[in-house]
Amino acid sequence: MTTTVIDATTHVGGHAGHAHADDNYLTSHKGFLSWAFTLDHKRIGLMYLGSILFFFMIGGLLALGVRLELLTPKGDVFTDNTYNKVFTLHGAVMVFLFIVPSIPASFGNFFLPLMLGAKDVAFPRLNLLSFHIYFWGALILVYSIITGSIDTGWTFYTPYSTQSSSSVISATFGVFVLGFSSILTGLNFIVTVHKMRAPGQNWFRLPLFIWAIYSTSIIQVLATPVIAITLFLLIVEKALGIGIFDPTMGGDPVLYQHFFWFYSHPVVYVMILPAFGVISELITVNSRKNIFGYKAIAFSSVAIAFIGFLVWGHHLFVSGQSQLAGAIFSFLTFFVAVPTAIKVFSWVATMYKGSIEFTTGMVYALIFLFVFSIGGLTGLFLGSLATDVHLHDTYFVVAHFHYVMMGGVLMSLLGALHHWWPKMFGRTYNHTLSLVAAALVFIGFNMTFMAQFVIGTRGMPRRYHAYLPEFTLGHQISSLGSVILAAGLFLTLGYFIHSLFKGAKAEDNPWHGKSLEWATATPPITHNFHQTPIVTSGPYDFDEIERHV
Ligand code: HEM
Ligand SMILES: [Cu+2]
Repeated sequence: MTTTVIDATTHVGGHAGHAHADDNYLTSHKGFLSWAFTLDHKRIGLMYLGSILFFFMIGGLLALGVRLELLTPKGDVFTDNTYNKVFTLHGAVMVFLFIVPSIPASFGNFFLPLMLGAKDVAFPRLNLLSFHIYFWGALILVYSIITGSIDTGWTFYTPYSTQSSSSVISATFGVFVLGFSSILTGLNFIVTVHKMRAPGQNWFRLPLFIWAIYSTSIIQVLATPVIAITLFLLIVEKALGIGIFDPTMGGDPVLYQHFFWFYSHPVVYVMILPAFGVISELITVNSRKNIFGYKAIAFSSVAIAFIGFLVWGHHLFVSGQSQLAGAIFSFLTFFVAVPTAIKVFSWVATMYKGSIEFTTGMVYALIFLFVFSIGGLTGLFLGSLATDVHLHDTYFVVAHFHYVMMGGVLMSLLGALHHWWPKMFGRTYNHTLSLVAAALVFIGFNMTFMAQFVIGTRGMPRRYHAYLPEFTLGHQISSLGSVILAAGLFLTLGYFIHSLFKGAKAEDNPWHGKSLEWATATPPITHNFHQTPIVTSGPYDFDEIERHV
């Protein structure tokens, strides 16, 4: 009698899986409509996964366009205007269509109910609606991209966005629509965690991924309405000529920045908290050790969610806000470091004397620790008033947020993909190729963005399509790095597609995890578990499992 894991499910999942080999969620219903109108959280999770990866590819190709332009100091590929549009589209697609929904919508949807021992999320129809809203919001955004010219940057700062072309209205309307998807998904997850936990699964027996998704959902519900209203006001201003942000009409452009960052700083934690959750799972399972400081990690997610609401003004240091406000925001910004450091120390302590297995998931967790630490520490230079005045709007900022956003989210997304792929699709992938790809991603990523820190501190401004010759070498290293990074990602796409069709059959629990998703069949059956599992201990009690195996 080990376990979290309920002997009940171990048997149910395992045996039932073999008995009805065809009765899994992928094959139980067929045809386009069975996917488009499914209420199964796993299928919805996969549809999100497909969508975000698709948009990641679009955003990535645009990024390669940017890097191509910056290969030489002269503007030779795009005109200045086209360049503005290309990086705006890159930013908007990456932020609103890829990073924000990425892990919560795909892996959150797929694994939250499985980890809770539940049949589905609390409101399956609302879940389907959220996906459809995401889909339509994305279409509107893409439509405005194709038909018009948005050259404002993804932040749509006023007064420029008020005066620039009218397709800003359709683009921000697209983001407005996307916001509803985010809010509804957050609500759904909060209720699911409160109401759908398996018998015996109290709050401190929840996998840490669930704590992360839970804290994320709270931010989504509280912060997203603010951006929705902000963009709505922008649309009102543009469409009806009512002065809200545009000073020529009596409005206040800094007000826009306050509104924008009151949402957009907390939302960086919508991106990063789920990534933290994934890393907690990857590190415990692959170290075969119970996580160090479970409660500290769980509560630090909630603390980060809370502090995240207090620091937005660090984006306005050079906007003309009062010096006192700047000093207070700077002071508060440093507090985020405390709960973040708690997590990092707990992960390192978990690995200490662990029996580490270098699965591809674990390799990505280690890459995450490396790049995220660089991203977080460079945030301190931006959070300090004096240094930020020098670094603001230079490539240092670009490097910083790519290290945290792309380094934090993409690395853990890749880790999550490699960790949960066998469970999701019932097939394995090529281990050697996956390690080669991870190496390419690591080298390419660091080459791309490390070089940007250097040219940034030397004064290379962001968003310029032509630059002084002394920055040429830095940009060329960066562009070469982005090609290596892209090669690693395409290799990953290649072996995953191969796995879908030709991969060997995966075991139910290839990494010997103890949380509930590993206790059901591979791929899971439509209703997840034949009988509701009963939880009798924590999700990471590996000593027990080792003794029994
Ligand atoms: C947790 C993950 C984080 C993410 C996803 C993130 C994301 C971002 C983004 C997107 C920007 C650029 C905004 C723009 O376009 O102007 C930015 C800038 C900034 N970040 Fe972070 N960040 C994170 C962590 C931190 C930390 C830990 C700190 C400080 C301790 C920090 C301090 C700043 C500051 C002060 C700026 C403004 C810099 C400027 O414009 O001059 N960030 N961050
Ligand atoms: Cu911020």
